Amino acid sequence: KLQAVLFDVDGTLADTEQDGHRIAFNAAFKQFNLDWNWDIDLYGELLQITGGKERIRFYMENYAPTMLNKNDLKDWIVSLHKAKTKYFESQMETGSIPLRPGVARLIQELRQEKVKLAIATTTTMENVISLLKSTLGAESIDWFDVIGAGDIVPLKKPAPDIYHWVLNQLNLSAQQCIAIEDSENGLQSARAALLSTLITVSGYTSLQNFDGAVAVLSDLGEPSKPFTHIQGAAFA
Ligand code: XBP
Ligand code: MG
Repeated sequence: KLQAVLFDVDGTLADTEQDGHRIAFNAAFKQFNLDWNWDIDLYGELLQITGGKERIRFYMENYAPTMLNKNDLKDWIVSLHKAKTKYFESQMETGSIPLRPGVARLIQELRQEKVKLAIATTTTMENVISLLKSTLGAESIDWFDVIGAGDIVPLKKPAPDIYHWVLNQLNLSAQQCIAIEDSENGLQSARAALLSTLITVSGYTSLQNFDGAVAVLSDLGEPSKPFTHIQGAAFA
């Protein structure tokens, strides 16, 4: 029997990248008096690098190399990224980003069936908490047996480390679980941890390579009305 479902967050639970993280990065750049602007297309390219701090560094290497000479570069990136996380959290508090179709339903159904819920994401823990709070309510955080997030493992997706960490915390094998992801990086990470992986494509990921996924869906959808209802309507 299926024991646990491991959810990715960004792009899978909610479409957070374009109108969430991207906006928060740009707001932090402004606060730090940087003339950087991550537009929608550029952000799509930068998403190949998972992790906000890693993404900032990658951007600097490719678009602002002179800035790499800062002597406290690592700490500076950490504080810039902290500012970004604050913006993201306050954005989530406004409730502007909903869960994707079918996510809330699936979570409730899994809870009823006593299937464990877990999260495996490269995003910072505060982001996960604020998204869950704003969409499913504060109590929903306890519905998840394990939340693996951010820097808890040194290597982010596509490395399998975060999935290994979550499986270890759950005390389950990959064969007892499935993962739900939206991106090629996420799929590679889950597959490298030997997890069967279901893909729900998101705005930035629809053209990526999903070879090895058990299925590739547009979203988790909503169930059609039970047949008797349809019949009732048709023959009333
Ligand atoms: C999500 C990420 C994250 C977010 C930003 O990937 O790569 O870096 O874009 O969050 P996945 P942070 O959906 O595969 O987990 O700035 O907190 O890193
Ligand atoms: Mg994702």
